Amino acid sequence: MKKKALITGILGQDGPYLAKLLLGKDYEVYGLIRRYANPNFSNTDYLGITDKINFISGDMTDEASIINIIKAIHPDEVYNLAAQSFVGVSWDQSKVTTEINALGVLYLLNAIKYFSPTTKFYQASTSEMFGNSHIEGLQTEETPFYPRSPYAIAKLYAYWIVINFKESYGMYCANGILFNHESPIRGMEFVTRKITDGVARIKLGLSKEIYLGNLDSKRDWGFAGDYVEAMWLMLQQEKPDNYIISTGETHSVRDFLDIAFKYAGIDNWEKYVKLDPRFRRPAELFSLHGKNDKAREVLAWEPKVKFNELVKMMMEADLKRLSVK
Ligand code: NAP
Ligand code: G4F
Repeated sequence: MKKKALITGILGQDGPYLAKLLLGKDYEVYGLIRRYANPNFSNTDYLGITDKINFISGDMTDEASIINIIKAIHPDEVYNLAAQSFVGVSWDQSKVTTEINALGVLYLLNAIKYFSPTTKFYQASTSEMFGNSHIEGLQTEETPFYPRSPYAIAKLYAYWIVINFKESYGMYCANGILFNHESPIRGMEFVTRKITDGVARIKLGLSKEIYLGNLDSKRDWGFAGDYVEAMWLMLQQEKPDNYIISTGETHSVRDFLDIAFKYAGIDNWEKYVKLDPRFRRPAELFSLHGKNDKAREVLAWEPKVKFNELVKMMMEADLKRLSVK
């Protein structure tokens, strides 16, 4: 019999990459989607998998819908990727961010505990939980957490409630502490995609400039396609655990701009980039740089796509998309 996986956040960035991976492993894939007047399947379309997914309607903030879905499917594995995932917005919409990112996880865990207790559970935890905390410039599984946004605080609740259900009820629950990961289907508001879309527009004469916030922030940017493999591996281990998933390299927003403009063949990028205080955060994370030794050793996982290749992949996709319009 085929294994059944439920993916929440199926229409976001990671959901489609994970669904594609699981379909390739012959899973039956269920995807939870919210009710929309006009749902947007562009990301699953991009990966050519829309008609292979069993979409099921529900909402992370509606406990009864979550219970009904778990009861109906009895999935072997649940990957909880749904979130209000944009850090910047979490200060303005802190309640809904908390409801989705923290309470939604509790609803899922309770539904599994009562109605499908052998289901394995993956939680999309985040390097944002570290804030500016580090050990000699790096974040490891042992680095103390110090969240700096309503988003990160809600995610920290989720991280601990996952551990608590594992320890209290013997459930199979794993946290992937993922550092930033990107792709051609990254949401447009995140800095990488904003840059590749913006540079492609400038290159094609569709726009004159890009408005950005803090260019000195540093992130450990990897490729989403590599990171979903780590999610799956975490649920194939004998015992559940928590793992950092990162590239082990850190780069600034400026570095990203350098490579993107270079790829487009545009010199002196500074004249196209305008600083706009609207895109600065009330509290910033200055540098994320993850040590991924545990994932390499235990999961035999390693990132494949390098930083330069990632920027080029995203630039190429945005140039292609905008050229055919
Ligand atoms: P994303 O593109 O923003 O996708 C999030 C998905 O969650 C969207 O499909 C969204 O649905 C869904 N969602 C939001 N609220 C919901 C609700 N109330 N009920 C049901 N679904 C809801 O995020 P991503 O980049 O794929 O990230 C996946 C997960 O990993 C998120 O939990 C994120 O916080 C976490 N994470 C991401 C990164 C990263 O760098 N990408 C790093 C660490 C952790 P709609 O399409 O309907 O809006
Ligand atoms: O692309 P970002 O918005 O990603 P951020 O805040 O690091 O969060 C992402 O990664 C987290 C993992 O560490 C996830 F948990 C989270 O869900 C999300 O996927 O911003 C990256 C950096 C920040 O320092 C920001 O201040 O870029 C800086 N930045 C500078 N100008 C900008 C802009 N960010 C955005 N979004 N827009 C700008 O104009």
